[in-house]
Amino acid sequence: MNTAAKFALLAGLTFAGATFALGQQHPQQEHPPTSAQVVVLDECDPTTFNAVLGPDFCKNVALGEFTTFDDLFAKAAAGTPDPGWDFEPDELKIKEGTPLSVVDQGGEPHTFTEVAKFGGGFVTGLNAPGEDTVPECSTGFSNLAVAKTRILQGSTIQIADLKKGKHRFQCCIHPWMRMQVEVK
Ligand SMILES: [Cu+2]
Repeated sequence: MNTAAKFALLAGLTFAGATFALGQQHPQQEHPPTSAQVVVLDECDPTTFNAVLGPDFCKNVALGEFTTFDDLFAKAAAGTPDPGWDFEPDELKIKEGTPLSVVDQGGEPHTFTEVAKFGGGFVTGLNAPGEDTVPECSTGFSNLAVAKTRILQGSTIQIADLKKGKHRFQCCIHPWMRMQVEVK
């Protein structure tokens, strides 16, 4: 090998080495904002719920702890709704830009609907005594705006771009499922 070829080879190696070192020193890592998670829970009893609402409406995998269809309505009508139907946590503080990730780990569908003021849902039999349906839940799933906030069991919805301030979310079916998100 002549001197020129040696020099070219050496330059090439040096260049490759420099590139490698540069790549190590300046990794191009993206840091997407971490999402804040909300878990949706319920204890629907597959036997009694599906007898009324059809097969596969309730697909609960929780063992025991089930609430029957009639009991759920009875408790709501008495003003003591079943606490097993819940959004967790009840309050969340996030920084602006952080997406909310809402996962339905219960056995039936729910909605995660932003409301100006907490109130009743569209299934009047599940509302607290004297509580009216809030406008954001009115007419149920025939209202596209309500249908868009539905979360099926086992699925997750993402909510991005929440503006600074307080946001209230409730389920339009089981209106005692409520939470507040404060965006800083
Ligand atoms: Cu619900």
